[in-house]
Amino acid sequence: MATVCVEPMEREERPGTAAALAEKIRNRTARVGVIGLGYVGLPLSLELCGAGFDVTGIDVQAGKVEAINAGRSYIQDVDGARLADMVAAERLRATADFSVIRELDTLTIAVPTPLRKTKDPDMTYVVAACEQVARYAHPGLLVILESTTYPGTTDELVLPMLEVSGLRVGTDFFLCFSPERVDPGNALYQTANIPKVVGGITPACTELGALLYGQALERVVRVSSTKVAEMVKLLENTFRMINIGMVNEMALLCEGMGIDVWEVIDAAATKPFGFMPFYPGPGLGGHCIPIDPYYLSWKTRQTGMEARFIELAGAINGQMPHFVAEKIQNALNDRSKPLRGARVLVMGVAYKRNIDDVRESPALDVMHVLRSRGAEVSYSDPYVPRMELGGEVMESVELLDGVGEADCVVIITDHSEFPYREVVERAAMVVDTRNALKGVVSDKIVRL
Ligand code: SAJ
Repeated sequence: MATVCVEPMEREERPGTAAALAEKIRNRTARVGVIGLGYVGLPLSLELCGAGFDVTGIDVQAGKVEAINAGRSYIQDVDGARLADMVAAERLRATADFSVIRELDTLTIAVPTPLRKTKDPDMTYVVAACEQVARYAHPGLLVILESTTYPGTTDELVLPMLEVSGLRVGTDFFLCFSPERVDPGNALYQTANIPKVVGGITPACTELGALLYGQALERVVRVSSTKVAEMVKLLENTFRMINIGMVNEMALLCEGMGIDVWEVIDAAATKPFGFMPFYPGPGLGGHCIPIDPYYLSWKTRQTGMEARFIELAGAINGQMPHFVAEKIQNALNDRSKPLRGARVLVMGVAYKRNIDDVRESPALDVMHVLRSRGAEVSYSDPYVPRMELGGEVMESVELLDGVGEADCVVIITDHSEFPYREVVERAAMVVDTRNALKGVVSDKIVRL
């Protein structure tokens, strides 16, 4: 476990001082709380519990509270047996009652920060959580916000809400920002071994946040402020969004010049330094990459600046589903089949391979465009048995049956378990948007 040195702090006279809290964290008597028991909060709760703390999870969804207290995991990366053991040992519990905050010494907030339709930040969940924290805040409480958000949120939104209680940050209570870096389904990097950035409103806040996470996580990275910590996460994910946009534009350019973009990328990736491969695709999905950069561009607009790269990459990434629909229409056309009335099977609807999450998935956009042009659209995805599209519930069809009945199969999500060679054998035509059929030679294949 990381050794985290907390400078000896001058002894304040007030009860619930930083030193007292530091001691509770060191000897694991600190009572730890986590608000928001999703793919961030629940794994973090288990790691803190595993480090020896008693953990109370708080969530407004009764179903989650019930499942946890019954020892049932609903998060792909959270081991059910480990969860059940901690609940049985009464070291981990869940509740929807925020008043437990009165009894807690530390509190991590890991609630959603989605975008509104206007691409403006939706802070509803953060504000609701902070209203509850302010209601029950007490001297000696350490609060850490983890939800991805615009720089300044902790200072400008959260801090004033908590100071309404009359408590003063840095002496009575302590406030940090620590970006979540959970990558659902990543077998190599999970909560315990992903370096954790922590930045506080004051140095005492930073040290306490670093001390807490240092008890449970392999590496803590202190930064000088909450704004730096907030910006770290936005840089990480804006970097990805822009590079994906760049490589999608490269795909469009290569298409226009009759060059195989996949071969270009694979060859460029042999460069051992100064290059990191990104790959074109049907669009940008997920609850992080398409969302987080707009928190930054929203904030920059408030300060009279324009984040031009973000807007440009967003436009290009947003165009990809239409580009894919065009490709399908042209491929059918080349076989004298109009798109209108054509049966198109979408292989994979999750936003990326080998997971079950369809949030912001480009598959939904592609299917919507195809339907709007009169195609009969179905899908097959072993991770997504059913989903809603335009208000209608769709069921995943059996893959090879669907392939045999379709005029065109389009690979949108390249799940590892798909039997690609069989698909090519049975299909009338395949549009491959992920290079899943790399190395397969057939005149049935149309590549992005
Ligand atoms: N995508 C491409 N081309 C690429 C990479 C991704 O089109 O070269 C698409 C994916 O298909 C998906 C979207 O972009 O639709 C986002 O993919 P992602 O690989 O970025 O996966 P996410 O959204 O799960 O991003 C998470 C992020 N983790 C956190 O925010 C904590 C991101 O920072 C990670 O780098 C990423 O996982 C990861 O590396 O897996």
